[in-house]
Amino acid sequence: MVSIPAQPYNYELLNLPNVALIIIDMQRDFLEPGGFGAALGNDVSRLRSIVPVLQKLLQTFRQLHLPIIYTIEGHQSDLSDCPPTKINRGNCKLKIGDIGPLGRILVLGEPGNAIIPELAPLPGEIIINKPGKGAFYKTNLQDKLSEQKITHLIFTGVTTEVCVQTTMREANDRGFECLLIENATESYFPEFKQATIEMIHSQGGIVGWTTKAENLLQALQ
Ligand code: TIU
Repeated sequence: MVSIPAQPYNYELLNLPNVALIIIDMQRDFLEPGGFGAALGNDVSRLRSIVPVLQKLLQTFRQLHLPIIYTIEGHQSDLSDCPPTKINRGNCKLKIGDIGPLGRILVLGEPGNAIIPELAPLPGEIIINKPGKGAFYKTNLQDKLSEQKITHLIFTGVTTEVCVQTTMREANDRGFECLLIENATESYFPEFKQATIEMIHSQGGIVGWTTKAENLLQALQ
């Protein structure tokens, strides 16, 4: 058993192969100027700070042959999986499906929709394309996790209070033991990131646990 110092109390990995690293939406659309995040009016530069920590986590999970699952928020090119409410939300000049500097905004397969090159998935690593903020909504994520008997999920990626928190709540309701890595997730709004961390481990871990990457990496050595 591996015991990881965490809030609100230690996070126990009973059976190591049953844990997966989940990397949420580390896409050019959210991290680079000209993508979806910028179209919504955000300063996208702050999200890049977590890349080195994510690279360390990826390296360790790859060395230990533990499963890695990436998600990508994006829509079919005909936008048939995108509710009109999502397209119109924010009253932005550039909307989902419009052509921007990185290709069509938030459309699968477009250059801007790709995972940033520093974190590019390797062959065999799972990528879940998702139309919503939560990674379980209209995807086969639950089947993929059941196939590999995964019970424990390590959450990273962007943005903390939108896609990461939504997915973590979905996973918690489905019976997964969820751990958020505080320095491997980021938000356009630092105060929302902090609030999310506090929400997760309040009430005795109502949605799960949080810790720093160093604690996880040390425990896995
Ligand atoms: N806008 C924002 O903060 N996030 C998203 O739209 N998607 C994700 O969090 N990936």
